[in-house]
Amino acid sequence: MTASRRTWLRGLAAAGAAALVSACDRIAGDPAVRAGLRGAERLNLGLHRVLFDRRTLAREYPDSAISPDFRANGSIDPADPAYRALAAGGFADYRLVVDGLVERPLSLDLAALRALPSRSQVTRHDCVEGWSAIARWTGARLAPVLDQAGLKPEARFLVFHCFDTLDPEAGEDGRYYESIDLVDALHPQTLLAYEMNGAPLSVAHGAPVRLRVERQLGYKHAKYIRRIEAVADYSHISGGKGGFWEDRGYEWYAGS
Ligand SMILES: Nc1nc2c(c(=O)[nH]1)N[C@H]1C(S)=C(S)[C@@H](COP(=O)(O)O)O[C@H]1N2
Ligand SMILES: [Mo]
Repeated sequence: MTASRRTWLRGLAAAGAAALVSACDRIAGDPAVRAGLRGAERLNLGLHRVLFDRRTLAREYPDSAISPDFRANGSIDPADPAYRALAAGGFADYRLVVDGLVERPLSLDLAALRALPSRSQVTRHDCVEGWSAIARWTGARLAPVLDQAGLKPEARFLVFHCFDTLDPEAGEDGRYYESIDLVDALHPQTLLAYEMNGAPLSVAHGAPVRLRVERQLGYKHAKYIRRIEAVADYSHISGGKGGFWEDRGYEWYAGS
């Protein structure tokens, strides 16, 4: 069994324990259970759903379904000086840092990222603002990157720190960031995408690297990734809710 698979199973076990607690709460209020009917079977079904549904693949589409016009949203042209300098140099000096609760911190340039195990997938992006679009995304699978870094046992979430400031009035807290748990991190469709529709990612869509986490809504798909930090908990980061939009009221878990 690979390290990432072990970590994934650990994440699933944690998700399972949480599911068990909430399933128990639900079941306690279920009239059928109060009547003493088939409680164990219902409990198993609830647990089974939570444990296995999150591992299934998001739907993939044929190339013919690719949207001719995939709109860009949120930051589309970051003004942050560090980002501008990298973009001006064609991202030759870009390094993706992977650190925090890892055994071997990484600093990957784009060539190193492109040399890692990759995947290409045509998926639908759903923004909470009420629009969807389909594109082909190609990138390094996140799981092998994490294998290379070696997650420490205390690591439970990954925080994606971005280059862009979406709310300049909020100072440092206006910087975009996101976080996901290890179930999503190790999902086979979770990518550090560097191509969209067969071309290098444009600035509008998150150049040079953005997250694709296909079971989640649009705002979880962090663009302009600067650093991936493995953490035990994210409450000390920025507004403490695990993401730029989460700090402003959106749900942390935006999965389907
Ligand atoms: N760094 C960063 N990532 C981000 C955003 C952003 O403003 N900054 N917007 C989010 C939202 S709400 C959506 S819908 C998608 C938009 O991705 P797109 O520009 O490729 O359509 O990126 C997400 N990731
Ligand atoms: Mo969005």
